[in-house]
Amino acid sequence: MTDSTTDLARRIRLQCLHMCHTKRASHLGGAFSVADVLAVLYGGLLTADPKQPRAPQRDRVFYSKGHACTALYATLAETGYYDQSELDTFTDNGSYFTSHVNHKVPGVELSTGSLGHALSVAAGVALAGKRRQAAWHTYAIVSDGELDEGSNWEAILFAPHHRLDNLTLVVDYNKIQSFGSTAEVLNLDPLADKFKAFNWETIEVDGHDHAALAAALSKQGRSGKPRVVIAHTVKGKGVSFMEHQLAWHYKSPDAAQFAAARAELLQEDQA
Ligand SMILES: Cc1ncc(C[n+]2csc(CCOP(=O)(O)OP(=O)(O)O)c2C)c(N)n1
Ligand SMILES: [Mg+2]
Repeated sequence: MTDSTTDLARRIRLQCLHMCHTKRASHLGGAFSVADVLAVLYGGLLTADPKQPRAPQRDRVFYSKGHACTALYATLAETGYYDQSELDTFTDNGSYFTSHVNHKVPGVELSTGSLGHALSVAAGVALAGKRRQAAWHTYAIVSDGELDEGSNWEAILFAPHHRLDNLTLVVDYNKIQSFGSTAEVLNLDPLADKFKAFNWETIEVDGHDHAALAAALSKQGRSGKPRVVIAHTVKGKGVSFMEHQLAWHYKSPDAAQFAAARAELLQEDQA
């Protein structure tokens, strides 16, 4: 899986870059930080049929960081939910490909963008699955700054109470939020200890290591607890002048930046 998911992640990043450049869109840094998580999930780990995105037996993915929509839209295009050409309408009037994630796009479970909601929905869906003894699994993906929203902590309390071992939460822990580092704005650490205290099975991984992600995101070997995968990531991952830079939460690449970033991503492929 690892070689093909590496290539998938590269194609996701290239598509995000293209969308943000052509449509003057933002949030490239958070799209790049989560690209590897999405590549590993959609690149073979999920039970999913792109041609039947609402199939009852599908695994459910609730992508909470809706501002980083380009990463999810690109992933779904790359894995066959719709044609790449549909992304040309991104942000256009009347397009389903809105600048925050839209559930009218095939494969998207929930419209998100107002941060702090999807984990609670995912926990409810996982509880429903548990009660029906369904085989499908529920994933939620949240950003780190998003954990400042109290609604997450209600769900973090709720899920272990109901022994939701059919739920996996991924935290895209890129250490940067809108106005600074998470350490400065509202410190989350020690994050793993907090989840352990709330009775979650807690795994920390390098969020750009595909083999480690695949093991952590596996549905096997569940222990009666929900699992959190704290994915240590880099905001802007893959393009040297975007990595760790708060500015790339907002900026859209101009022509020169687009060309330089594209060259780096393509070079990475040859390495
Ligand atoms: C409820 C809510 N408040 C504020 C915002 C504005 N906003 C957009 S992205 C963001 C935070 C970005 O940081 P983080 O959550 O860490 O996301 P990432 O680093 O993955 O881009 C904020 C506050 C929002 N989308 N929703
Ligand atoms: Mg962040």
